[in-house]
Amino acid sequence: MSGRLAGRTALVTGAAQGIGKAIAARLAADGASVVVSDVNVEGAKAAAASIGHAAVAIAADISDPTAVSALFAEIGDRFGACDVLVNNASIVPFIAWDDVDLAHWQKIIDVNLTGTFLVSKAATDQMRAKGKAGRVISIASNTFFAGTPNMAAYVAAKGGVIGLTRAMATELGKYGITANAITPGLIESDGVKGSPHNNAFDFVEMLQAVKGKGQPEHIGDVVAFLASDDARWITGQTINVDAGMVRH
Ligand code: NAD
Ligand code: 4PL
Repeated sequence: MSGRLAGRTALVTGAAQGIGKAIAARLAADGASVVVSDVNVEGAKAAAASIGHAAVAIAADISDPTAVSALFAEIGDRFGACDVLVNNASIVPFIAWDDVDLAHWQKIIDVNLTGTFLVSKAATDQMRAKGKAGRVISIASNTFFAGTPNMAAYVAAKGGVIGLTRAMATELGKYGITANAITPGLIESDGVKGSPHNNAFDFVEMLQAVKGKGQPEHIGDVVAFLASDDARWITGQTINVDAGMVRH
């Protein structure tokens, strides 16, 4: 396969639909072999089939340490290690502050932050063991800058993902591994289309410097850049991709 990611293996979590699926398709188009992972087994299989022969589905719940171990055992057997990890899987809630209770808080932190840690640790341990100069690209959110309403635990978890990204850049740079985050603005993903967030596009567009509706491909294109050799001197950074809705 030709393309700037030819010969590389990429793992995308939460890739059954939405932004993750678009990221997986874009990395495959650039020549990578792609592992499409998701807790939704049938969705992961369908997404991998739609991408074609460059993609394989391996199901895993990122918040389950046993499932994450099994995911990387299979990646080890089939690919040795991944060159690119894209932490995309998250729960995207819409919940009034008055309804945020401890159970909700713990669920969101468990999946969106602890799950991202579990996958990042396992992936980078494997990269180091196989001597791979890997890339970790984590999908955070511009809600961390905006303090967007109706998702308090989510906003906090995304701040944690940005903090983890900065720490991993420091800890892993000596092994040639970079870690960066992307903060999308509102994106018309499958999840958003089926949620009350779908009603926020007009308000968000009013705040954007460049007008239009954010699409999953807007994020896939930036992930492909961060995964490429062109981004080799970038680490510990957060790239905001929201048509200028917020400045940070
Ligand atoms: P989505 O809900 O359409 O898709 C998320 C996918 O993650 C689903 O396939 C789901 O099954 C999977 N997932 C959820 N929990 C999981 C778990 N425990 N283990 C494995 N997979 C799991 O969401 P999306 O809008 O495409 O969002 C993708 C990423 O982009 C998320 O990190 C989200 O926070 C971020 N983001 C989205 C927007 C937006 O407006 N859509 C904006 C900023 C950031
Ligand atoms: C601006 O990450 O970034 C709604 C839902 N609005 O999940 C997000 C904005 C949502 C966002 C997000």
